[in-house]
Amino acid sequence: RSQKTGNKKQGLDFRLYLITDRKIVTHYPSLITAVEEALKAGVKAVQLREKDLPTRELLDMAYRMRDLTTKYNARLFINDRIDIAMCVNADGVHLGQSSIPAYAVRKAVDGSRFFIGVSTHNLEEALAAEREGADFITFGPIYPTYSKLKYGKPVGIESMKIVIENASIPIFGIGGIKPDNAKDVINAGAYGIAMISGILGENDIKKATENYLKILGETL
Ligand code: TZP
Repeated sequence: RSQKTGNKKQGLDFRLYLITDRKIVTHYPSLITAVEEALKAGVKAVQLREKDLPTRELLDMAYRMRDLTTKYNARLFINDRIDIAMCVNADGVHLGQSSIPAYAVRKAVDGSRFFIGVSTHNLEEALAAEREGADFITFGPIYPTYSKLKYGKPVGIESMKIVIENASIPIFGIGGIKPDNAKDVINAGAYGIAMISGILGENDIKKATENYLKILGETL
């Protein structure tokens, strides 16, 4: 069973989900210029995930990302910080396992316009996220990632398939996704792919982005 057409909620109109980590941008002068390059190439969803930034710096970065994503008609998600997501009028929030749970965010926001993504690492977390009102989940790390300690042991594509069989919200595979394995993740039935280094760590972000979009286009 494939999830390609499984976007329950109208408006989840992206299958390539770019997540930020300013520390891995090395070939571009700043995170902003790197993200703009990806947006120019057609990325339609960005999650601002700069966990170590103090609140005011994060807010400033969020405003800049909001301007940029609006310019390119792309969605903006803020990792974990519902307060910052509200302040900058983001399209949604992306919650972790120790964030405010999805049901609590649901109760507080206008649900028809605000998206909730949740990071999950096993079937139990995935089903709980769905039950609690997530619009979509990321599942992984599927493959080894550049920061093994931070994201835990790879869960593999087979465990993602089990989640896909059991959940009805869109699932984005995440973790170690690169051009040579992106197709496998989609062919396993994922709705989309999410990544950091596969785009932001590249020396040609435009080329890398176009490549993923081409792979996604071919599997539509
Ligand atoms: N959650 C699970 S793996 C991961 C996150 C945020 C990191 C993904 O980074 P990359 O560079 O795409 O492997």
